[in-house]
Parts: sequence; structure tokens; C-alpha cells
Amino acid sequence: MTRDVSFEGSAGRDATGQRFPGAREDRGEFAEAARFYLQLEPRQLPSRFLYDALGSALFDAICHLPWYRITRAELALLQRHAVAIGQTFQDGGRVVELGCGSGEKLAALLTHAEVPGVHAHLIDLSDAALGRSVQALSAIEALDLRVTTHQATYEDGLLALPADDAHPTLLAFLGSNIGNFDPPGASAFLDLMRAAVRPRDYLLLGADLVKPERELLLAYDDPLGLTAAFNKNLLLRMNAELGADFDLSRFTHRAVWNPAASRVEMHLVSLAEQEVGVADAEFRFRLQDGETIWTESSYKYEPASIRELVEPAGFVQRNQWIDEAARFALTLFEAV
Ligand code: AVJ
Repeated sequence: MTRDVSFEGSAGRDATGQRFPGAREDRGEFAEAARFYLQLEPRQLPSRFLYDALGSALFDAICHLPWYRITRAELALLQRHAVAIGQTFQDGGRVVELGCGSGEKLAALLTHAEVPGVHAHLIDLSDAALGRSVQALSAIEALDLRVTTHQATYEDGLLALPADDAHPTLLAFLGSNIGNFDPPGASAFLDLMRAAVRPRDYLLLGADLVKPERELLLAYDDPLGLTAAFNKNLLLRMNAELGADFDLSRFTHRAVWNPAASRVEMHLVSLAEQEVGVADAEFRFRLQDGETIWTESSYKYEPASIRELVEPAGFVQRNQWIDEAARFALTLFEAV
């Protein structure tokens, strides 16, 4: 296995690469985002800030919970259909994974696909995640794998992808990470992914499906309290990194299924009327008793709605594999 590394910066930009209104160069990206999103109505914070070292470890633990089935269901589908998926990057093609996490899923896919000479490109914001993924892929020795890591936002990573006219590309966006985008954001992101590949390249999309509310709430408000800790860690992180003074005992985790929008929302609910300061972002604000800070949306799909979301970006659906018990879909699209 060979490894090359490239770094692309993303400071001061939001998920779509835009600068925030009133952004200042001397404040960090996190401070800028906190200042902007905490003053919106309703108050909110972008979910990508959940993933510092502790947040990423908590998310990995969540993936082992019996109530959170996305990761296991997707891994099983990838293994079962690896040979069919592997057709898309035969002949020394590339696999580009956005948000590789631990690298376990890509490793499972490549192990079971048995396609030699693949060039894997890993795009993730977290250096730790990239390191673990390289580790996971280095365990596959037989396949003469080449791995390039890009520590970057999805957008910057896609833009930095070298053009490759000679080899087919499979772009993988797994784990229902698409579900963190609202529908316009998802469409814009699909356009971006389509622009990064050529006709006859492929997109593999993992997306969680609508299921009974009781199951959704157990997945996002688990009885062990891991998801609550994952959510409240955002307050801990603001205290540590932004000089904020959130009192964690005065907030509680809440998961809500919003059927009209087809999404699970995570909120941090204020348990009292209170004032909070975020020193490094130079602002203070008052929270009412019961007021919430909205920290994440996880959109849930119907099998047909995935196609309707993706095809307008310039793809056609070629295959869809569904885990009926977990209600999770892996859908393969070809760029046209
Ligand atoms: C990693 C964004 C797919 O939305 O299910 C897990 C994150 N949030 N539990 C999801 C998450 C709460 C997860 N994604």
C-alpha cells in the first residue's frame, strides 16, 4: 500500500464554502459559526461541530448501540453486494469516500469486492479519522491498494480531486450522512458531487429510511444516554474552545421526529431561564426556560424519494439494496 497526503484549508467558511455574514478573519471558524447560528431564530449550531475527538469517539460508540442500526445494516449490505458494487471501479479504478470515519466500511467493501489496484481517496475533516482509515485499509494487503488522504471539507476535497480520464470512479457517500443536509442543501451537494465526476462514473449513497417513530426516537435518544452525551459535548466543546460558560447541568438532550419534514431533530433544551456568554465569539445571549438550541437534523427517506432527490443532479439509478429490518437503503447511481 502506498499513501500520499494532501491538506486543504477551510477556515472561516460554512458547509457550502460561503463566508458568514459579518465574518471576521481573526476569529476562528467555530467562533464565527457559533456567533452566527446561535443568534438565529430558532437558535441552532451546525452539526459538523459535534465531531471533535470526544464527539467522534461518542459517535463510534453510538454505532454499537442496539438501537442505532445504520452502521451495521450498511456494513452488511456493502459486504453482501460488494462484487456488484466492485464492477463500478474495476480495471484499477478509484474509490472516493467522503467522510470515511473509521474506514471500516470501505475496508469491508474492498475486501469483499476483490478488485486489485484500486486507488482510494479519503476525504475527511478529521485527521484522526483519516489515520484510522489508513490503518483499516493497510490491513488489506492482497489488493495492491493505493491510498490518498485529503484532510478537508467535502467540498474542498472534491474540488482537489485530480482529474482522471483513464480510470472509472466510484464516489461513496455513506452512513446516511446525506441526511444532515436539508433538501436544498442535499441537492446543491449532489450537484457538487456530480461536477466532480464524469459520465459513466458512479455514486454509492447510503440513506436511512422512514420507520416507526418509536424506533427513530430510540435511535436518537438511547436508554444508555450516549446520544445525550454526544449532543451535550457540543456545549463542553464551546466552553473549552470558545471560552463559553454553558452550565451543562442546565441543559437536556431531546430528539424529536418531525414527520412533515421527514427528519429527526436533536435539540439541547434549556432547563432554566439563563444567560450564556461565548467569550471568543464576543457575544452573550439569554435563553428562556424550555428554549432549545437545534444541533442536528437527520432526514429519513422513502426508497423512491432517494431516486427523486439524486437523479435531477445528473445521475440515473442503477441498483438499490434495502435492509428491510433496519429500514436502510444503499443506492447505486451512474452519472449521465
Ligand atoms: C453520522 C450524521 C449519519 O444523523 O444518524 C447519530 C449522526 N446523530 N446519532 C445520524 C448521529 C445522532 C448520524 N450521522
